[in-house]
Amino acid sequence: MNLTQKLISAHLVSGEMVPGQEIAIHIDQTLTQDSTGTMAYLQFEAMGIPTVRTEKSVAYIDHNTLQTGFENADDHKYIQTVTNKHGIYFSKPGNGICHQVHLERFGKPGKTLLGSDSHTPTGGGIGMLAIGAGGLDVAVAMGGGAYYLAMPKVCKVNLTGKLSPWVTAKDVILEILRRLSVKGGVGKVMEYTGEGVKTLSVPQRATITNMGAELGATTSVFPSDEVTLAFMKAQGREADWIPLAADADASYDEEITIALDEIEPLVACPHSPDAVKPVAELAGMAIDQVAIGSCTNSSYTDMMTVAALLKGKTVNPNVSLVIAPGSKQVMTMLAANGALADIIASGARILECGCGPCIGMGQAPATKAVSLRTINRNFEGRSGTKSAQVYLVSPETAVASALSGVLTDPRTLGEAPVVTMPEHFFVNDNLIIPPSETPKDVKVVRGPNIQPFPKNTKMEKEISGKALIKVDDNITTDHIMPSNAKLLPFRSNVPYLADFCLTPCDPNFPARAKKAGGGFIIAGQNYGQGSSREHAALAPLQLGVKGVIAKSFARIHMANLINNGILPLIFVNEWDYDNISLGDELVIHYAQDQIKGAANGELVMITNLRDGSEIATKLNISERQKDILLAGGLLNFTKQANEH
Ligand code: MIC
Ligand code: SF4
Repeated sequence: MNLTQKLISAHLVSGEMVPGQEIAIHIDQTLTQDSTGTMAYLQFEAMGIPTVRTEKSVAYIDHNTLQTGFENADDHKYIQTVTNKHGIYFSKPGNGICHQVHLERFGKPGKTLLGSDSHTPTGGGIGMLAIGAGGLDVAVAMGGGAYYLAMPKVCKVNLTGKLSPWVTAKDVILEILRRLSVKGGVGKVMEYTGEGVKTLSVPQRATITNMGAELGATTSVFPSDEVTLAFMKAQGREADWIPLAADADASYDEEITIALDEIEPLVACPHSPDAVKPVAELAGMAIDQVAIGSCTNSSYTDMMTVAALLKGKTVNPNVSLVIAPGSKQVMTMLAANGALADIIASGARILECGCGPCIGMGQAPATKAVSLRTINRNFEGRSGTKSAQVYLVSPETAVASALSGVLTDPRTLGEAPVVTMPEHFFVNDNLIIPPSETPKDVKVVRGPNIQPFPKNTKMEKEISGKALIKVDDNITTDHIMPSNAKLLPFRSNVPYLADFCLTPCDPNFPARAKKAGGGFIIAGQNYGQGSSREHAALAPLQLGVKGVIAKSFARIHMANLINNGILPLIFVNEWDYDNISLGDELVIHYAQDQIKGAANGELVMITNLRDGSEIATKLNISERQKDILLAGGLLNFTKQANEH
């Protein structure tokens, strides 16, 4: 078996490990963050289970830490009290980014981790099967329910050789994105093997698995070896280590080879992580802002490299350099060894340990500004400034450019600094609050920003509505439900958020949808790529959207639509996309019967009343997903199941 198959078979609850077929796996650990967490905990509460049934569940506060009003603080209070009551560890704001802290303090090789954040696969860097999902799926897992997914194909990523000086793990994943595109990993696990693996440290591996999310992959995983052991030991968690690797004769569904020594510094150009070019090709481009941090590149070694390069230098006068170390552990160590002083002295602006600029919580660039970021996503508008041009680079390229004021290939800087992994990380978990020992006494605090979320109803016999909007390929969750400093505070208030749904594509969409009383979204390829945010399904639900008809869907978003009872219909003939116009009246006759048939591969026919034409669509759903859709979403389905 390959490593993925080993991890899955050790957790398999139902189904057969045949690619594409639905399987269910047991979940050992869960994580949430605040921007998806409030919804996940409201849903968990709705399930009425007193204590989580996982080995470990952790709630992080890392996204909404700007606190421009009471809203974020309300959410934090709610999450702190609700987790305290239900057996969940709480990581306070300031402790760091969920994926970074989880890797440091909680992750265990061989365990499954389900997180309400698309970058949960970061945990694959230490040999976890770590998957991102919608909040509701995570709530179910906290309640002890299995996680359902399509058995992925396994793509062997054979790493050969070793990285040249100044070339980083970020460049490795950018090279893979260049080759495979943002759709290249859909339905797959990227499993890293080969002699190159042992040359990569845990933080480097975690950068690669983190950004596997941008390939659309189900997850990415590295073996757990001596390098992993050294990392766990340095965290004082040696007892949590086990060795894991694929069998020598393991087979794979696909294979690619990455020669580490042939990679050069790369940059992803606006507005997609797969628009990758060599830095050398664009070198000399003037830049305005550099942001270093995010769950992709904010480890201790990343920050030590940054500090070494900044030491004794000054940031270019035309550049604003902002740096957010990934965790309190990292920040404390930088402070203790003097590296933080070098960073501050250079003129860099230090932010608290959290997501910050990555999710547009502050540090929005100026109009049309060029911003270099070490983050994982450069979708249009995500920085908070629609006209900004965001480029994704390694920390090395980021610093080289921040000093020169233009995009700079770090190889021009001479000898690369040598930064080694520490033998001991500084361990102090005083910002992690264990769950209460007397949960009955804990009162859950709900501020006025926490509004009821929309709930769907049983599927109607006939589904009809207008084509409310028609969008292109690769529409991201940042288009569907934008997140920035103005909107992120309202993640617990779906009615408010709904007025911004899909507005980057068409500002009139929410008003049109409301006026029409709901209808359909028409989309191209890979609809819903990016985040795990359920809000990208909840906001359309609030606006009455009954189905999305697309050429194809991203994995997590499709699951979120189904969980909320919205039909993810796929065009059988792509030309039908061209035949639908805005405002066309669409009808699915005998909807319930057609959906039942769809679980067996039958087509779902939609009639366009404008010209009477028939549009053939399909639903890639399992029997269980069919029942969820008929029930009007996972919550109704679970309720029904409990009633019987
Ligand atoms: C992101 O990077 O887009 C986020 C913000 O972390 C999201 C979660 C969210 O939308 O709250 C993700 O990656 O799932
Ligand atoms: Fe936070 Fe950015 Fe990572 Fe999302 S991608 S978890 S916003 S740091």
